[in-house]
Amino acid sequence: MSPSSVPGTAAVCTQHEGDILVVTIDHPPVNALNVDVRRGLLDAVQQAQADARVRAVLIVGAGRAFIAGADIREFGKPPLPPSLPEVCNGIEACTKPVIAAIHGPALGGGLEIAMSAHYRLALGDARLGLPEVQLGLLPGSGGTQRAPRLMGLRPAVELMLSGRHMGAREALGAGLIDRLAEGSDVRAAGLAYVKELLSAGVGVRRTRDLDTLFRDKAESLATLEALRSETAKKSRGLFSPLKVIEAVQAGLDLPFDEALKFERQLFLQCIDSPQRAGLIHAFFAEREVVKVPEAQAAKPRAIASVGVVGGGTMGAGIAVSALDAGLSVTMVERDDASIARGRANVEKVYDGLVAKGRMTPEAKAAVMARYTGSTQYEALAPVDLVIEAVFEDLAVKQAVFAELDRVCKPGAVLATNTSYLDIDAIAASTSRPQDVIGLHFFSPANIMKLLEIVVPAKVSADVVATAFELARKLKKVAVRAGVCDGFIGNRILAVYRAAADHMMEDGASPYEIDAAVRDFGYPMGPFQVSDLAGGDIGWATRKRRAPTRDPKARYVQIADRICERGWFGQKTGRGYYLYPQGARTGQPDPEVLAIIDAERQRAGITPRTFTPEEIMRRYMAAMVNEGANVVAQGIALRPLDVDVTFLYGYGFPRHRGGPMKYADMVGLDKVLDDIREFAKEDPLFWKPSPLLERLVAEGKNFDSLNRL
Ligand code: 3H9
Repeated sequence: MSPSSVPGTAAVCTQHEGDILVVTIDHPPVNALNVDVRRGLLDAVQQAQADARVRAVLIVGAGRAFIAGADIREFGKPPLPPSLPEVCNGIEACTKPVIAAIHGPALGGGLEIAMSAHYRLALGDARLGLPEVQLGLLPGSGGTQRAPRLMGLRPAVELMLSGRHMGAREALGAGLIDRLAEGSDVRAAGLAYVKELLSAGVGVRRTRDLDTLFRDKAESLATLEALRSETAKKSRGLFSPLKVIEAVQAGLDLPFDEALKFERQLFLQCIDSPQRAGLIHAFFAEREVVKVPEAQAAKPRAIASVGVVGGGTMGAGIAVSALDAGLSVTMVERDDASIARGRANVEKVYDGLVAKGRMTPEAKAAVMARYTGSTQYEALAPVDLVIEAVFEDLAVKQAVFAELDRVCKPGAVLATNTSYLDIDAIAASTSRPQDVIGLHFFSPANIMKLLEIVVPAKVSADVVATAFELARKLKKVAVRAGVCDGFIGNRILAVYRAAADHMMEDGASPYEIDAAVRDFGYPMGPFQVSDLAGGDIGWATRKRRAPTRDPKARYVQIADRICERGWFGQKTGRGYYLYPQGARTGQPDPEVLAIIDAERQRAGITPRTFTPEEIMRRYMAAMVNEGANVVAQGIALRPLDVDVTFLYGYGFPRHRGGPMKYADMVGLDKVLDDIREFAKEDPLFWKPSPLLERLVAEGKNFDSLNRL
């Protein structure tokens, strides 16, 4: 029998297979539940209900997913009927058995559809989850009511709070599915299961009627209470996790339909929250950021082997990252002692995993078999791509690149991990600048997700495409950056870090500034970060920049006074904070406060107080203003590239979407007003970005520049 399309939608089609109606969702790429899919599903169930020939309904997804969830692009727009809760309730109410056969992702609203069906089968590749909290939402189509009934209260709440995906086998054990099927043909597996159910004469089995939750209501309430206090501590100001618990609690207190209404109200509150806007921006931004002109225009070169020059912390981290991605790695160091240290730095990472039981010694040996150390540049002759991670000095790096030029095969990609230096000048030390690119990893390189791909003037498009492909293999989030001092991230950091130093000299303590920044949502404040990274690193950069610094620009010397004492942070036991006996969390240091006071006196400054709100206004205004300059100069392609850089490399709180999205939400006119206000004290530092001024004049926001 030929498939008959449901009127009004091509996204869902129905087909009679004997007495079974097969309902196929076909809405590429991931069958998101947009209005057409919702309408199509509801129509199909109504069609099955009305057609006497139909004894059961099978729902499957075409392509690579069952359903990835509600269509995230529709959030924030006027809702179009039918709503997803209506569709789920319609499926559950059907008087003929409805079976969901799941392959690939069944997430959010997708799993809610499956939980509304009467029976569920999954293939081995299925991934089930309720990841709504990651978007600032809660499962809003009955998920908070049906998941606890199927899985039990604690596992369901934990699934919703973590947002993690569950494999099919685990889902079977958890009671989320009834059957795990072999093979890759979801339609065939689903049909076989439906036929089996029909011949066994089973009827509908509605999740809403399961009494799991009410067998011991007092215990369920106590579990929820415990989860509530854990979540309040852990989720630090996030809105939706506590709403998940509230919705689940409603299921204990109210009849099912009332609880659904309450869940819907809470869902709409989440939809209206700025956190939802920030998190959904982050979701799309991290997918858009890799869409760069070169990667779309050119094909990447093949990369199977990687060379790393330098076996220090950074080089070893890069080597581990490449080994973890299944690549073979050749590390080069200048002498035997250094290469032994390089190898030890790599092994240390895997030894840590073995010690924690997260890796077997055999698996470690298998990974290390792909690692080779050498003191000869010639060892790099066969590799497809080399990453240089030596001392941050232009002459040193140019010498390394001259060697690479000598030994590497034609077509090998030559990358530098510099975080500040002029990559055009590095490329000029070779005869093949078209192959030279920047790959700026963040420390620890095997952990941090951000990779700035820095594009010098002469590099060819396929090398840029190769860098993006490598990032994908290494599971990094890649951002395209132009060449300038500090690229996107460190260039902007230098400016807002200076704003923090100005506030410190003007009267805010580093501890007050760190606390305000943490309250905003960062895991750490800037002075804690400096203590963690090592104060000597920033000190070296300041010394390097000293000759080119504008003598009229304000320069706060407090950090230099601290470094001169050898107080570089955690590694020396003190920096801005004290770390007695190797403590990881610092304590405020009265001697640091005395140094700051002395510096204020030397600079002739009478200290004043700062509220946390003013601290953040200044901190963010500095960040956003320099972010606008970076976009205007083409260092970042779009504002969203700045956002992704800060989300993945600098601990910017994800629920605020990134600095540029945050500025859009605050209002660019307000940010500009702040900058103009601050400029009255220091017009050289607070120069409004011309791009920011133009956008405000035109009544536009940064988001208007996000489409290339
Ligand atoms: C929800 O369901 C709320 C309900 O409880 C209540 C409602 C009332 N919508 O990631 P990929 C796009 S909230 C729209 O690159 P992968 C994505 O942007 C939702 N678009 O592929 C990309 O587009 P483009 C809960 C979506 O294989 C393309 O699909 N669900 C959606 O690496 C491919 O995506 C989630 O949070 C969507 N829901 O990963 C799941 N999902 O090609 C969100 C994806 O233009 N999705 N797109 O760049 C995911 O986690 C991953 O996309 C998935 C596939 C694992 C499915």
